[in-house]
Amino acid sequence: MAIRDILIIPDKTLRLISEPVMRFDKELRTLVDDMFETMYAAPGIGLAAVQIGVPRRIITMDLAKKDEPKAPQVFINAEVTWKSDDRSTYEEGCLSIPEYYEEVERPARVKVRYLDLDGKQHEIDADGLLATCLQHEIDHTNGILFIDYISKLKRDMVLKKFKKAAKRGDTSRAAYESNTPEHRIG
Ligand code: K1U
Ligand code: ZN
Repeated sequence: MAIRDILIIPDKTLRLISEPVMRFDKELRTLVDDMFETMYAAPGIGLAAVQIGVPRRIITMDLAKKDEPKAPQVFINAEVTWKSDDRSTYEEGCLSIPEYYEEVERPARVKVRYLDLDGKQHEIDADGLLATCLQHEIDHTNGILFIDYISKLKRDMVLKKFKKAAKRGDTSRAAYESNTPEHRIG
């Protein structure tokens, strides 16, 4: 297993539309193992393969709380098949946009169809953090980032900061880690 580098905006790979998984083989399991190791090390509660530079429709997730046992989940070729009209707001973060958090409003409930590691199809009815996280990760597989839902003013400020950092050569998440609880830009 290996911890892979997580891509940071404005890396163009993050805007690619990921390809569906067709083969449920050992190579897929190794990639998923690496994704979990990378996600837990970050730490994060979700990760899409494109965030480690592999534009394939693979999502890892673990929503267990600190005092609970690990609860790893894998969603392959996931798609939203139904969304509720009622909406909920959650302060989202993204491992590809370190140290930036903003409230995002999304459908409160979604049905998601996906395949497991054996290629078997499932459909789940998700609400709460699972619904939010699934939508965030499925967006990644479609080249969409949570900053696409915030105001243009805020998005432009975030992009400006990260473009400037990329010019300096700060393309790893470590460059953005801070010890302060202050998450906001501007
Ligand atoms: O996809 C990603 O970039 C991962 C992202 C998932 C996510 C977070 C919040 C709302 C929707 C989707 C993260 O994991 S950001 C880090 C994070 O939320 C967290 C990290 C450690 C403990 C608890 C939360
Ligand atoms: Zn993200």
